[in-house]
Amino acid sequence: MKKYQLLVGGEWRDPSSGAWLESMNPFTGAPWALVPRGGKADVDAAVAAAKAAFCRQSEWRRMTATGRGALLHRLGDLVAVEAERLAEIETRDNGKLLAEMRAQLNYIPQWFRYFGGLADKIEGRVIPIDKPGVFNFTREEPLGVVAAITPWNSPLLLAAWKLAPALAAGNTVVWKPSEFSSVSALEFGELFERAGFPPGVVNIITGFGNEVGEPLVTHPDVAKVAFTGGDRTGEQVYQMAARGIKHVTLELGGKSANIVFDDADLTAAVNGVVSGIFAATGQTCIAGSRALIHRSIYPEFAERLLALARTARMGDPLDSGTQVGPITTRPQYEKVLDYIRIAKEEGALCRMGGAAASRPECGSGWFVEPTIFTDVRPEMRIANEEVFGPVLSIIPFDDEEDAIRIANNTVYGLAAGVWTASMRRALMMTERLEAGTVWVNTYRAISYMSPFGGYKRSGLGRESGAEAIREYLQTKSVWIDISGSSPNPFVMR
Ligand code: TXE
Repeated sequence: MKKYQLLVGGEWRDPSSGAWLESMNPFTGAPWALVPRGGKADVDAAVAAAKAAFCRQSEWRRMTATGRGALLHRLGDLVAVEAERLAEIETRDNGKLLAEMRAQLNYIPQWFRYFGGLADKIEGRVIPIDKPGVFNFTREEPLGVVAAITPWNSPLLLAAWKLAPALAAGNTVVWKPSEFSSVSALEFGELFERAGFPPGVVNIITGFGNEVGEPLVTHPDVAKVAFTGGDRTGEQVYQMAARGIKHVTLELGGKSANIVFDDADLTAAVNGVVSGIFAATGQTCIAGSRALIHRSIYPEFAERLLALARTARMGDPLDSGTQVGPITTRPQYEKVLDYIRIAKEEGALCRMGGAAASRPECGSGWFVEPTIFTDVRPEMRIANEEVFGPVLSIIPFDDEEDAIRIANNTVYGLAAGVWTASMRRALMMTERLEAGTVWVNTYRAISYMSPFGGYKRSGLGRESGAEAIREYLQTKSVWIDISGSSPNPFVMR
């Protein structure tokens, strides 16, 4: 088994604990790599390296914005060359389909290129200030050391969403990947040096949330925390960061509604609902885990949905014919099965799946059968809590108001889908839905160009799109006297 090291100040080193964690392959259930078990001493060293790389005289700070952009472009090109290798590593580490990880890895370069392009377009403003004899302008400046904390479901994609704007804005980074899927991050680490980033601009510390994540979030020299993960952990991270008055962005998942009206193209809608929940084995923050179906088409829609979902092929995620892979982590596998049990106990009707998969093609992997519940009532936990697995609830609605009420009746607000042929209805729904992303007659589309983030408990701030770079900048207002006079010192100018 390959034994990895931590990246600190441009050097690979063993963890100070002298301990390594086994990274598990969710398809075989067996360890396949050894990942350093970092700790506070490693975090301190990484933050010190990132702080040194950010200091006024550093190579990074003296580089022009165009130079930074060129490095990001080069990084994007290197990722493109390494995409296939990195995609395979991600599949072995998190069990997601190779087809999905390959698509992500081939797309990731665009984040580095897009934000590389933005790096030298970060401009202040000259403000036509209301005070005579004064010139006022703004500067947009980087924050300092950014802590990027990422989850296991799309390890490199979600890291790129943070690293690309953070670096384009001129910050330095300490990146803590999930303890369940760190291998791709550690392989990615060498690309920073190859692209020409000065040592210490990006540092990588692997390990557990309490042993690495907490010392990182609470470190006094960390200026910003960019986090993707569960909402409970996000809440803790937010509280810890608040004590240090740090900048924070949070992306915390959801309970997204995929709403199908009776005028929709039903073939497309059935397809969209299936892709919303069973793609990536439901382990995406944008999973459309609640299908809201107009009552007049509910029976027909349910039958068509069940018929399509039953055809889903489970198996080895490296196999190109597989459509549903295993659950990434053992605790997550148990959590998904727990939710299925609770839904049954609360009286939801399990129309499909509802158990661990014992098909021969699933081997000893952590598989859960694609599961569909009907008769789901609003107060049930399955209707309110994020399962993060292949589990769909179907809920009928009577009219537009009813659909909006049910869709918005959640603490989350990450995404929603609307299926309708009516432009009026589509526009009205996009306005009324409390979600950071609304798709109409499509689902699960993302781009480096379009802002992504949550309303309500789904998070704070935006990733991707031009908005994202603002999350890594702070504004300085500069006042210059051009009057040459000496105003009354006892009165505010
Ligand atoms: O995530 P955690 P977990 C949801 C999903 C899942 C649940 C739990 O519902 O079932 O979260 O998953 C680090 N201080 N999502 O436990 O704990 C941790 O090491 C600082 C939604 O795997 O949120 C990892 O690097 N950091 C989601 C990262 O936080 C801490 C994606 C995320 O782990 C920490 C994944 C601490 N105290 C899960 N504790 C999405 N939004 O897409 C943990 N971490």
